[in-house]
Amino acid sequence: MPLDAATIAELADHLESAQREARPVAQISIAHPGVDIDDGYAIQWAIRARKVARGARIVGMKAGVTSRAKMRQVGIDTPSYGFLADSFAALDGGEIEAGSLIHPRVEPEFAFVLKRDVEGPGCHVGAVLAAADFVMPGLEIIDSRYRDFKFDLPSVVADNSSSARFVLGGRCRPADALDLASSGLVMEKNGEAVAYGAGAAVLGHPAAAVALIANLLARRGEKLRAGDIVLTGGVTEATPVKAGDHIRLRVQDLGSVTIRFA
Ligand code: OOG
Ligand code: MG
Repeated sequence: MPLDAATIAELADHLESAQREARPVAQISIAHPGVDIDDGYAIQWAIRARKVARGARIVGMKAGVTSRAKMRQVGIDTPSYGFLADSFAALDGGEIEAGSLIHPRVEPEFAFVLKRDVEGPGCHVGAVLAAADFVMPGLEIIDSRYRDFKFDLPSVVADNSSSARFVLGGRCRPADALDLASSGLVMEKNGEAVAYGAGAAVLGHPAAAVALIANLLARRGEKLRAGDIVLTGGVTEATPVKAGDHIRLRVQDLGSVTIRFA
């Protein structure tokens, strides 16, 4: 962990300001070539603390880069996590101001809601299914604060794994009532299908992404908590959107969720 505490605080301020002002910046590894993954998480947790100090509520977590399609798209093959704050939530059927974001992309995801804490190390799919209250379809709107959506792993982790907005909708179903690995989904943009996939694209089973987050959190003595929302990561590559676009995600047995960009 080569960065000192003052630099971590300074980079947290830098990245959070970029997010709040929807202003792209250079990936932090350019000015800080030695930045490592632990530094990245230290910066992410500093951003989280800044938001909490300002009154934000953390409502859950998201997994990043958990499918081959995502790995190919961003050139990173290590999954990561980020946090979800209450202010990131948008309503199903609602609208997101495209101008509040830099270069948004939308991802089709599964969302778990937990009824019990989920804790690593050694967390696995079975433990997640036992602790899950229900599953529902989710759209994640990512918006890297880095120019041209270009980053390496420490830089994207510091930037809260590009987290910007999320939308949950459709139907809530108990996770163990579905065969989530073979659950198919289609994402449509302006009425045209742009991405297809199935749950198995996410680490073999979407619950594996929840376990992965719990195991990563355990390294910091943290855990997932009862009531948390957990987005399991894009099943397919992310789709760029702009003002005027309408996105619909349909998931087998789970209904659909939509969002419009204004
Ligand atoms: C990193 C975040 C990826 C996902 O679902 O894979 C992510 C990025 O692609 O900007 O949220
Ligand atoms: Mg995502």
